[in-house]
Amino acid sequence: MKQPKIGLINTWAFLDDHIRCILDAGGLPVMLPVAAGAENASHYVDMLDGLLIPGGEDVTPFLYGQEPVPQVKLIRRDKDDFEMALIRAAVEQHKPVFGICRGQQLINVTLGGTLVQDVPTQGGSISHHQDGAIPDELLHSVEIEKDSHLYKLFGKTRLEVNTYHHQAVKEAAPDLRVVATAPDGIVEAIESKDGYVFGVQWHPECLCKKYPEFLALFRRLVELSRKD
Ligand SMILES: [Mn+2]
Repeated sequence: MKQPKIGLINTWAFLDDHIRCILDAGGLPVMLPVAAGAENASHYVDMLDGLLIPGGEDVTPFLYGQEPVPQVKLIRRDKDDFEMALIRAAVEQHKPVFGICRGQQLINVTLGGTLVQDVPTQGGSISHHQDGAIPDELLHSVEIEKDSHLYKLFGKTRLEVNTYHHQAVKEAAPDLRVVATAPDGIVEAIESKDGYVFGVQWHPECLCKKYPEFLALFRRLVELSRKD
């Protein structure tokens, strides 16, 4: 069967895990150069069937109308601009977009939503953890909305996930909906009505080896990429 082409940037960490998950789900990973710039993003999307926006640096707070708080230290505006242009082009072309961690946050900002700049000081009351490496263990639970695409994927309303983030989605963009939250109310998954745009706050790419059920998220991206 033809492998749909799934584009992603050369992410900061666990690139091999992202590539492995896309391949295991039946897709063909295609690397996209950030240095090509936002002006070329739509030409790349023309060549792709789907898009994966991985984890990474904080999203620049100016992009959602806020001044950065002291806990925001790592930003890369060139990456923000390139990936936002990729997301816009993919949405325009009705190609699926899956965001992980920063990816979910950036999708939300691109479509008009806002972020919690620093979870520990702005509302998080359980550990969302950001020390050392991204864990491949399950560290908190999430509650999934029963009428969501995410629920259809996992078939349950409670999921245990790993966690490695200090930012999160605050107000969902107008075309997106919060479909999973942690026990302290922190947003853990979003999706569009038709399910073509979706994101999770945890890191499924680091869980697939030990907990294969998380490959379902990558399978969903690849399956949606086959249509059209
Ligand atoms: Mn979390």
